[in-house]
This record gives sequence, structure tokens and C-alpha cells, in this order.
Amino acid sequence: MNETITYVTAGESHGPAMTTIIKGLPAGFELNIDQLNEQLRRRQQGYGRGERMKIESDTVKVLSGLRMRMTLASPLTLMIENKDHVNWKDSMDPIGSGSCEKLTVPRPGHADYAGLIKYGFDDIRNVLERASARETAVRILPGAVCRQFLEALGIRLYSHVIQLGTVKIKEHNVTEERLKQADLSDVRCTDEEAAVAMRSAIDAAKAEGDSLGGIFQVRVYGLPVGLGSYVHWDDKLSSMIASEIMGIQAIKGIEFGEGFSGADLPGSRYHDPFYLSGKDVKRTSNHAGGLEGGVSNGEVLVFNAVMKPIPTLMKPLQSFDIGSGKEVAAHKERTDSCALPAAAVVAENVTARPLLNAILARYGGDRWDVIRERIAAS
Ligand code: EPS
Repeated sequence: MNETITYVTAGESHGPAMTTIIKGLPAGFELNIDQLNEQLRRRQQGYGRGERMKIESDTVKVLSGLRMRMTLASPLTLMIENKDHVNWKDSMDPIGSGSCEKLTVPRPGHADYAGLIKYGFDDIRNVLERASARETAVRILPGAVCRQFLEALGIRLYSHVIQLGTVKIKEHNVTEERLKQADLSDVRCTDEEAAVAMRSAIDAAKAEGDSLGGIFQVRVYGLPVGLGSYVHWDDKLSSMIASEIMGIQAIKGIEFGEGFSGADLPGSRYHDPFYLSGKDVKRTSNHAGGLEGGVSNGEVLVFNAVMKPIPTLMKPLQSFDIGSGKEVAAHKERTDSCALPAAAVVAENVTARPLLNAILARYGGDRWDVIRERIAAS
């Protein structure tokens, strides 16, 4: 049966573990577990991370769906232990009856308030444990699995930070060679001058008890023409990718290609003219970001996403206590001052699933060997 790859994640930030179940993977693909762990390691990097990252060393455990590393087409269950759980045994025991002090002052910008009202909770911890971006530790995995299929087809995904706080890099259109350098930078920035300023901005924010967000860019090379569809709104590659990216904690917007700055340009300067180089169809620019009609057009897929500053502040904003009804400062706890580089790595990986789904929709097949043959013959 030709399935769509879907997944669910489970787990609370300080609970025993984070888990994902991935459904619909083609059979017969040899998964590289070291590469999954490498994606987990990359996500844990980044200047501005808090104390939690010194506690965790995320490593994947496979519970189902593989035999001798080969996908069986059955649900793939992957798990990461939360090492920090031992420090939260009383308050985060899933079946115990331990008691702990309730958190009753919502942080502006976090899911605290809306979550309390939505579910009728009287303890913010019931909300924040799941709203936490710790969930991305496991959300990255379905993407990291799909990415391996894409890489076997020659498709390469990268991310880099193009703005952190008010510090911007000069040139967004960096080469693939330069994108490989982003992993060497703790702010995922390929412009060293900007990287120095980004680190200083994080230091200054931290010293002020503040936090910073920014913008990262994802670029995907090697996509064939024709992935996604202009026929149905929800089959557009842009819709499918936007849904994944907007699902990452703290992401407030996504733009493809020229994006919002495209509003400044007339059509004659925005659209990307064709030219022919022998039999090859080429373009003089890529303002569309590799998508026309929501369909891949053979150019590099490019999108940017903005992450808001982290809402937990060591110098908290005004809030109120849901118990006393009095205005007080929001609660504060251990936090990151900036997690933008990590969010970029998450985005780069989660982009792989809609891309692989579009490939499966185009070439069909529930067996990897058959899918590969069909692609090679196309
Ligand atoms: C997060 C708060 C911090 C981050 C966490 C996301 O965790 P803690 O409350 O335990 O200090 O470190 O991110 C991760 C644990 C992670 O793996 O990325 C939040 O509130 O969103």
C-alpha cells in the first residue's frame, strides 16, 4: 500500500523519556543509527543554551520497526531518555503520587496561560512540560530518518542563521560549500564577522536576564522538478513544509524565496527568467525559492523562518497569580537565552518528511528497491 509517512511524538520535558512512532516508511531501507545520533548531537549545540544541555546527551533507542537495521514497513518507534528525569522524580513521576508546589504565575509568551484555561489545570507545570521545546529532541527524528532516504537519492539539506537579534549577515545566498561550514559555528553562521557580533548579543541579553530570537534559512539541493502539486492546496510542497516548520516551538513565520521582501519588487524583477544551456533549462535568478505553484521547479529550495525570543526571562515581565488574582512578576526557571541554532537544525530535519512524502506520491511504492528503480527510470 502506498502510504504517507506520518508520526506522533510523546513525552514531557522532565518525564522519563521522549518517544516517536513513525508510520508509513517504505520497507527494505538500511537505516544508519549513527547518523540519527549525529542529528541529535547537532541539535544540542549552540551558543546561548542553558544548563540543561550539560545534563542531556541525547541518544536514540530503537524499539520497533527495524530488524538488523532494515526498515520492515511496520511502525518505527524511537526513544530518547531524559537524563534530567532523575532530578524530577517526585514532581514528574507518571504513576506516583508525589506532591510538589504548583506553578501559578504564567509567563507572557509561553503556552502557560492559554494551556491552563484550555484544559482547566491549576498547575502551569501540566502545560509547560509538554509545550517545552525539549519535544524537538524527538521531533527531529522522523525527519532525520526521512533525510537518510533523501540523501540516498542525492538530496542535501542545510541550515544557517541569517539574523540573530538585530545582527544580520550580509549575503543570504551562500554556496553549498559555505553551508557545510555552518556546523563549525556555535551560532550556525557562515559569516564570521556577524558570528562574533551574534555571540556578543547573546552575552548582553543573558547579562540582562533577557533572551533573543532571530531568522534561520533552510536550503535543499538536488530536488527533482515536479514534487508537490498545484492541483490541491494541501498537496503544495509549500503548504506541507510550512505546516512542519510552523509546528516548531517559538516559530512565528516562514517565507519562501524572496518572501516578504518580494512585495518591494514588480513582477518583471521578481519572477525568474528561463534560459537554455544546451538541453538544460536554467534560470537567471531564484526569487521563487525553488517552488512555483507549490511544486518544485528544479532550483534550490530556499525558505527562511523567524523564531521569537524565548519567553522564560530571568528578568521576568509582569503577570498575575491565578490563585491570588494579584499582579506579580512571571515565574522564572532555568532557561536558554537563545536556541536559534538548535531550531535551525530541527527545521532542516523536519523538512525531509514532506519532501520524502512528495517523492513517494510521485513515484509510489512501498518497497525502497522499487522506488529507487522508478526514480532511476524517470
Ligand atoms: C525549554 C527549557 C529548557 C531548555 C529546553 C526547552 O529546559 P529546562 O527547563 O529543563 O532547563 O533547555 O530545551 C531542551 C531541554 C532541549 O533538549 O532542547 C523550554 O521551556 O522550551
